[in-house]
Amino acid sequence: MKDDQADHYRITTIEKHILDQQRQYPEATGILTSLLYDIALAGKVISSKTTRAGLAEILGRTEEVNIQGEIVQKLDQFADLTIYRLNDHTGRLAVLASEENELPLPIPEHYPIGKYVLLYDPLDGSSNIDFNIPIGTIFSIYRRLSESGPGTLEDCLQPGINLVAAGYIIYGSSTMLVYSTGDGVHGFTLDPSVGEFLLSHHDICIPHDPTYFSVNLGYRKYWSEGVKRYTDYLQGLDGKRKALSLRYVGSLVADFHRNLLAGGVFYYPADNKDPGKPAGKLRLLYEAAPLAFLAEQASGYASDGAHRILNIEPEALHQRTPLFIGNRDLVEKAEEFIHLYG
Ligand code: P6P
Repeated sequence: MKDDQADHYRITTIEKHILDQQRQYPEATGILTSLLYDIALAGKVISSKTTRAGLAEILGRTEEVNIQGEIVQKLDQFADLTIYRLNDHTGRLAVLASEENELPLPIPEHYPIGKYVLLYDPLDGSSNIDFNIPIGTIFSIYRRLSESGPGTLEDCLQPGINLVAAGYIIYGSSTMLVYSTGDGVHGFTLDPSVGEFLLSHHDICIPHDPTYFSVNLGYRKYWSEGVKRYTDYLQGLDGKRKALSLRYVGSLVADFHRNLLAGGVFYYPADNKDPGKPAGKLRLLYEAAPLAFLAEQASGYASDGAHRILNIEPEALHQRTPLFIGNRDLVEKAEEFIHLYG
């Protein structure tokens, strides 16, 4: 077979990859496969808007404020509705929940109800839209806990250890979908010329030797002593390790993606900037937990500074948490400094 023919047969679409993974589980019904494919389709639709956000009327802000108290960007709204509308009728889901909506999103009465639960942040980092900085969709998939009927809030409030699948779509210089069903982490790059996500990063593992650390140093004065000492350690200031390079985009998916591929640690620690606010900015259910699932599948780890993220039992849909995520040894070092110095 000539090389170009061989190349042709080496192209793996996301559908082929998901089906190949499904074949390893004879009891699989194919519903999860179809659900992942629905999410990939939503990613293509959202990508088509993000690459033109500067040109279309879709750039800019609505007058609305979401449950997080954040101004809703028009692209946020578009992404949120796109994911819901591509999933509300398929019969694969019992309930959905989105960062943009205070309560879980029910399946409309005239549609069939399925066995999975989809939690998602439709467009994380959306405040960066106007500055042409990469943004992303993050998703978590659980099996429902309730026996039948409409899905419930309790179906959404599950710890990350129950995750069936998780991933993100990053809308940057290219659009990539990165996901795991518990069998490694795999990355697919969208080829806009054919409208297909093609396998580009098979079985991603965080490099053992890290390159970066990612944190908003502007908040240093609000951190605990342990976090300050940990940051000095990462910068090599205590002579205990070589200095890591600081890279901080201010877009969680972009910062996580770079550290996943190059090795490093991202952290958004608790701070005392506003003592009245809960510890941490990032949301547990649709930001920290799905990325923690991916990190551990890629030989990394994620913690809130004291506890494994995947073990945290959620109490509220939009619950926030401090997050340290990336190379296992760097995250465990954060836990050590916080344990020693608070
Ligand atoms: P700060 C974006 O608004 C976001 O939720 C994450 O994507 C990002 O990691 C974080 O907030 C940035 O927050 O306070 O450093 O601007």
